[in-house]
Amino acid sequence: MTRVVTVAAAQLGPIARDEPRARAVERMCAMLRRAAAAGAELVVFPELALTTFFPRWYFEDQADVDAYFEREMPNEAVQPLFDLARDLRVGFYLGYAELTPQRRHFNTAILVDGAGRIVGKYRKVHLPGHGSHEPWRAFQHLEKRYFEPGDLGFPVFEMLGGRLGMCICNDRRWPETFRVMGLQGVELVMLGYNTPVHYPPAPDHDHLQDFHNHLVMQAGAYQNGTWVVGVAKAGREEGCDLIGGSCIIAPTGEIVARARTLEDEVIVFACDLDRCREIQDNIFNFALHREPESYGLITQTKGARTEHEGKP
Ligand code: CDT
Repeated sequence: MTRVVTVAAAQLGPIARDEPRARAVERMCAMLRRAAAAGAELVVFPELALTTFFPRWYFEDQADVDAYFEREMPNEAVQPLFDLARDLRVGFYLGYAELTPQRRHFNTAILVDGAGRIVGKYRKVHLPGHGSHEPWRAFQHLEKRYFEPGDLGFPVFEMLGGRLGMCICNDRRWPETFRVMGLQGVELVMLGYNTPVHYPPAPDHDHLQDFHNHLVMQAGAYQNGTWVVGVAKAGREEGCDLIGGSCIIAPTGEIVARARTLEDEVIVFACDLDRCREIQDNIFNFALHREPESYGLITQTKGARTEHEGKP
């Protein structure tokens, strides 16, 4: 049985602050149709794909924050995307802000199958930015204020004959993200991102944003022998420039398809999941080559330990 899964990365251009969710869903439906016409069985949308990237503003009133969150999934605004995906028998990854019945706030992604069923959920673990208002910045990045860290780990789901994993934006910069999924034999990792070109704490690195984006995703793919599909919300959103560069990466770490614009754009590639074996059975054969007894610090400490106790 062939294990080729045709995957689309559906990059979104900017979403305005006053753009209703229904309009963002319409744009995603148009891309889902284009992807399905090109043979896609799975479509990956960005992080927080239903609204503008609201953590760029400081809101005093929690009600203004909660207005960007979804209390149910699907809900009325998103239902057309679920219906269309079911009609076209296409699965999808969708990022959104989740408000639970217990009033917990997460930056979440779901995996929906071709029958319109939610088969997987992931809540962003690595929350970047800061927790209080920092007016010196050109714009805020208040994910640490508006979300709590995800509590679901990095699960891997069986779908389309393969093992599929999810992460969200800043997670891609951390090798632990990919390795925890790699240790579950992941074969395709989906991730959405909103990455500003300007990084206020280190503006000298602004010109490296595209490079770092691809560097970490290509490394994650190669070091774990997995396909990676990274999808941007791109372009100038409410005066803030977001990088594009959505891409599909082979288990060898090579970019095989790449978006060229900063607008709504669909790219498609037929991903042979059996190609993961080229890496997972050889150079990164974990069972043969890993030495976990030497990796204790990874889970024993959060920050770097700089005192060299016990050093000979
Ligand atoms: N959305 C998100 O996680 N963005 C961050 C921006 C840099 S940290 C302020 C990222 O890692 O791309």
